[in-house]
Amino acid sequence: MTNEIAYIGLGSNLATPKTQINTAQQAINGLEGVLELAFSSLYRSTPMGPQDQPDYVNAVMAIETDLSAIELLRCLQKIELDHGRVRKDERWGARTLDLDILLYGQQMIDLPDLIVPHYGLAERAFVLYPLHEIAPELKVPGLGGMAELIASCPLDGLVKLPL
Ligand code: A4P
Ligand code: MG
Repeated sequence: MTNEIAYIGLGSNLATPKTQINTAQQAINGLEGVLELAFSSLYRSTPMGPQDQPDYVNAVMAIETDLSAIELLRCLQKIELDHGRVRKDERWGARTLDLDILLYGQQMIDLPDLIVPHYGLAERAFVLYPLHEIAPELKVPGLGGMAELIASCPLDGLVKLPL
């Protein structure tokens, strides 16, 4: 099987978000068939969706993997559950940990459980800016290069957190 480079978006706004992101990074690193290539700075972002929830901490991780996209999704969902993620009916509500597959190589995937590139990628500053930090030359299938995507996406209150 050939390896792919994939990008994972990490987000948390409950239960000490920075810790959630750090331990999620370790858990992803610990997956068989996954090698970390890069990890962005942590960013604080105001909530997209219901406003009566805490700010988020967001980051993006680049990996090389021989897992299929669906296998990777299942592994990430297990890590979300291990981090106490409770799926609620409210859309875009608060969560201890959210792991999204942003990109999987240059593949465009349209399965019932998995859409790649992630549908919100182009509109979300908390995804685009950390992605640009670790992959400025990246091309997003169907959407274009990082520089043009960044140029049409306002920062929207996004702040890079100190190390
Ligand atoms: N799914 C389909 N494609 C993907 C993909 N590329 N990666 C499916 C991951 N999952 C994918 O996800 C719902 C279903 O999406 C899954 O069953 C999977 O099969 P979920 O994690 O159960 O639900 P969700 O995350 O609440 O819904 P949704 O619509 O995916 O929300 P988002 O887009 O993840 O947004 N504000 C800030 N500032 N920062 C954030 O990180 N995150 C969200 C959640 C809301 N507001 C935020 C942030
Ligand atoms: Mg999600």
